[in-house]
Amino acid sequence: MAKTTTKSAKKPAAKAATKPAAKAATKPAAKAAKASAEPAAKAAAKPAAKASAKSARKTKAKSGKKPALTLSMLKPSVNNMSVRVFARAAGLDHSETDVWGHTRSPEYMARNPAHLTPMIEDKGLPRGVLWESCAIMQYLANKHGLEKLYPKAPAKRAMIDSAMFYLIGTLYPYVARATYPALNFPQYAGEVGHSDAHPDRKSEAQKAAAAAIAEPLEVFHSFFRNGKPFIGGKNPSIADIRLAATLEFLAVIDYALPQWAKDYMAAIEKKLGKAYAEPAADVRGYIAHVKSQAGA
Ligand SMILES: N[C@@H](CCC(=O)N[C@@H](CS)C(=O)NCC(=O)O)C(=O)O
Repeated sequence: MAKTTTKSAKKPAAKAATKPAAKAATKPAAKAAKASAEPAAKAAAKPAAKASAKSARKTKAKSGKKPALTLSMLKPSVNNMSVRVFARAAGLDHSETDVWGHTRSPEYMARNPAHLTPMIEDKGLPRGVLWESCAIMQYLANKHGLEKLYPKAPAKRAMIDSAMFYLIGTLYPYVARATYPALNFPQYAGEVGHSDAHPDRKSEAQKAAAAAIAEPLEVFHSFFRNGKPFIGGKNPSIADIRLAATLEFLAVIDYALPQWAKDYMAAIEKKLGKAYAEPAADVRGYIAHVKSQAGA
């Protein structure tokens, strides 16, 4: 596996993840609802930026050469987990910056007006940056000729693309609606959690979304895998990485995954080893944290 250098824009995510609820609670509800999909951490953006620049210089000085590819990420996020797993599985030399609490800072917004992670910065990109997890994996697979993860043959590639578009457009919105309230992530504009609807209605919508997951999930099994171990065939593809990472979030609502999905996730983790396990541990750690807070 290639080297991954991780630095934090301010504090380690583990530390941040121990405090999200408490910090969110210090904000008026309306403000918190307006905030990003990242749960907490808006405080101290300026000192953090300074610290970040300092630590970036330090990292550079220590290692001598900074990898050309940099990934801005949030550790508890499965959108981010997808690219983090991919970069490791592909053996790409890259550095990670934890931007928890900084996606809406002027510095970040100047580069990425959508304020989203994952985001890569790579030489040659027309605007210098690229966001959207699937687009990032497609670009890097194209750039580095990673055919095992993203087949080149048009028909095979089309199936991977179809699975990923279907995931982002159909499955993920259900997963987000069903899990974000439990993850303490504010919802996106227009979705029920963002409105001033009665909590009972929000809870009904959350339950309805959870119930709606089964159908598209089965489509990945019966149509995209079609009897093969992975959507990609014998080996996991970028669509498999994206799907397995997405399913990690369902643990926060104790969603009863069908046995095939449990086996499938275990098979991906076995095949990719540390490349999967390391970023998955960050997501799982965050889920364990929010569950322990909810139970306290
Ligand atoms: N469809 C996008 C979703 C990206 C996304 O929602 N990122 C969230 C974290 S899960 C984020 O960076 N939120 C920070 C913000 O909006 O300020 C992808 O797959 O990359």
